[in-house]
Amino acid sequence: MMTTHWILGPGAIGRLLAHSLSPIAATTLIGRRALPEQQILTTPEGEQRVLPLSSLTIAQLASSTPKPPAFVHITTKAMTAETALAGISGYIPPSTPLVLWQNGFLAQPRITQTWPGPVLCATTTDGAYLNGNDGVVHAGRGHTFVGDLNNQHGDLAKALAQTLTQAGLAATKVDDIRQRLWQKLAVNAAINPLVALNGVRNGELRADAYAGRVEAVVKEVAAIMLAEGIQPPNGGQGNGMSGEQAWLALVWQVVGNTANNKASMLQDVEAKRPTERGAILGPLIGSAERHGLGCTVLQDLDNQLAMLEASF
Ligand code: KPL
Repeated sequence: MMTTHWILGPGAIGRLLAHSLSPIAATTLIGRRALPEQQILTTPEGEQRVLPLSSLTIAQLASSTPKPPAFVHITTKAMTAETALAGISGYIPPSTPLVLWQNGFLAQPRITQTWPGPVLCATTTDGAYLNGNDGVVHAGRGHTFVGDLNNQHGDLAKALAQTLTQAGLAATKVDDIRQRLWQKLAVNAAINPLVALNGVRNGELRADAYAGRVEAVVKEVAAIMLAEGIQPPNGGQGNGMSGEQAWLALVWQVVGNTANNKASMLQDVEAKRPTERGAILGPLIGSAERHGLGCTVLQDLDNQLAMLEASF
């Protein structure tokens, strides 16, 4: 029997998920606006696939009786995840498993604490961007890791990872999703605020004008990661590098791999949308405060972003 997936938030990852899952699962995209039924996916190989995707607005949900979903994927930005969930929670059993796809570490602990059913978290390196109202481009194949913060739902995470892999989005169930979310957050904190505030692509951070600032952010982030017990991936494990050097090496590697990218936070600033600073810098600043660590560089970036957002 086909499982049913609701995808709340028809942004790039939401539409990539819907397109990928719909040949093997009953999939419904849910958002504030109606979407054209025919949606085009451009694959990383440049092939175009057109599929009819079922979508509902939140208002339509109230007057329809859809089949209860096996999974609700929340693919909104971090700061709107809780409001989006509140908008649909009256239409699903409280035991429904949720899958949180947000950046940072804001929505995940809060929703894990408050939602009665299982809450899985997913972090992905698949790259996607929207192409108009009816298109999504799968820019690069990556990998998705799925798990839950309390390691209580391993079987569910495994089943979801299998479904995603079957849908063409390679995925693995992991027991260390908290580590992985913080690792991504660490890299995002070193790249996103600086590129967003300076209006530059990721690769430009290597220029003398910015490199020292990247290092200053990483210095604070490395100390916070140590206090949180988060290792850099493949780093600090007998390779002769200090934690700070390993984090810096990782950041430069991501900057190099994504040199031509406009980071998500820069895209938000250009579109005059609120940024994910609260989900990326917020947990770092909160952790620094809890552990009595200095974070003036991070705090300064957060203040500058707050001022910028206030001017939109
Ligand atoms: O994840 C990213 C983002 O844009 O949010 C990075 C790694 C910075 C790539 O652009």
